[in-house]
Amino acid sequence: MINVIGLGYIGLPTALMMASHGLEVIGTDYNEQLVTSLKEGHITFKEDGLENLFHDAVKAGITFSTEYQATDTYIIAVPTPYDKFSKKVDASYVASAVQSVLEVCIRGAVIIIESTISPGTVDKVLRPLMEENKLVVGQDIHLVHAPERIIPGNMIYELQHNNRTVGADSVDIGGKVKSLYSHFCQGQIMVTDIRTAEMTKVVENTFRAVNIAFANELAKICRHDNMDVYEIIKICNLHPRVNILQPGPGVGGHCISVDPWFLVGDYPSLAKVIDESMTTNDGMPAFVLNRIYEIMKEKGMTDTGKVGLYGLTYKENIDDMRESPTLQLLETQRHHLATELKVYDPFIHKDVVKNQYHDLDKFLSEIDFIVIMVKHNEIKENVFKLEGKVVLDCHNFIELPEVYHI
Ligand code: SAJ
Repeated sequence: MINVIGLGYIGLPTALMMASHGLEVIGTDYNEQLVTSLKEGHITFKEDGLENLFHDAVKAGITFSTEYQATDTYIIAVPTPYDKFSKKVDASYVASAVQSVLEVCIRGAVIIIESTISPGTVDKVLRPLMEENKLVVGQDIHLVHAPERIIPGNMIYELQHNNRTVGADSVDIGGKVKSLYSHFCQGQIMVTDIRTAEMTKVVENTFRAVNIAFANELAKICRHDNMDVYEIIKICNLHPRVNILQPGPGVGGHCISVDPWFLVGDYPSLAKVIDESMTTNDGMPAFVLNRIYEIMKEKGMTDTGKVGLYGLTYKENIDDMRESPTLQLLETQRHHLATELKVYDPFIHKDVVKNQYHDLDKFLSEIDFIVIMVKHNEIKENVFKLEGKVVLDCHNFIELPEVYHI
């Protein structure tokens, strides 16, 4: 039986996928409310195909609990935030989940860490924990790092089709975990050592962060001298070895905006490009705010209360607000002490910020200037409603005769 610890964005789909592919699974989370709602048949976030997968898994016998189970296989998928000052990974949730596992697991159990951890975390945090518990790694207990790679918005598909990495101390255990994932993963599963697995995960997200930062920097350069960054990127990308990403209002989510900082925190004198890239991405919401003021000035507008931000999530067509650029922009604006901007997002039904609307038409009726922070399909489908408004499209995806860009 597999006990999946942490039933959030990664743990839940993984547990459901395993259960629906014939494995015996119990999902554990310390959040009682979450466990109760799963037991009642309600999932806590939206994702294409998740509902169906949930039904399949329930039919196949998955159960949920707040208790850690006595078994021989664990998957840990708890959050790994970073410390904003030291920039280092905060592995305390992982450590405490592993400690709780040790209190119930059977001898020889395999503990698979799926949470993203910075290179060296297993050596620095988890191996000493085993020693403290008087356990010999490789005999009494086996540690494995099998980082997840699924992208919010296409999680279920990617869970089955992405290639995976399994980092283990021995070929034996690596092979055992590989066959476990092979139940549902149709991609290639690379078995390597733990340190390498830790590093590959962070490097993958860092690669994307640096490339987005490059696009954002180009946007700033082009804005400075009134050049069309989108046309430039489009043409450059016709070169066979150039593939520039898209500039945007900032980088959100709990991965690309977080993981690269681990390398800056651990290698401050070496990770220079990464440090600069992260600073560039983090500066984008403030850049957009300045752009809003610039356009307001050009249009003779003075009331920020007539400006609305479209989108609160960190990217399109999902309901995840973690590290959202819109929330960062609002935080920056708060320091300017201006009338607060209006906000609307079709995916966010609870009130999370001031001046938040839950109806597109009402939102639009109270603003003269709309800032497209997130490219949800909804706004593209309702683009005709934007006629007569000042539009700042931070993603270059709206087609209107007159649109401002970042
Ligand atoms: N973004 C841009 N410009 C782009 C692409 C993205 O500004 O050209 C922004 C998005 O709007 C968003 C942020 O970057 O705010 C991140 O979005 P994303 O779609 O690039 O990635 P995430 O954070 O949703 O998921 C990433 C993925 N990593 C990589 O593609 C290398 C995913 O595969 C990982 O599993 C996930 O991080 C994770 O959990 O680590």
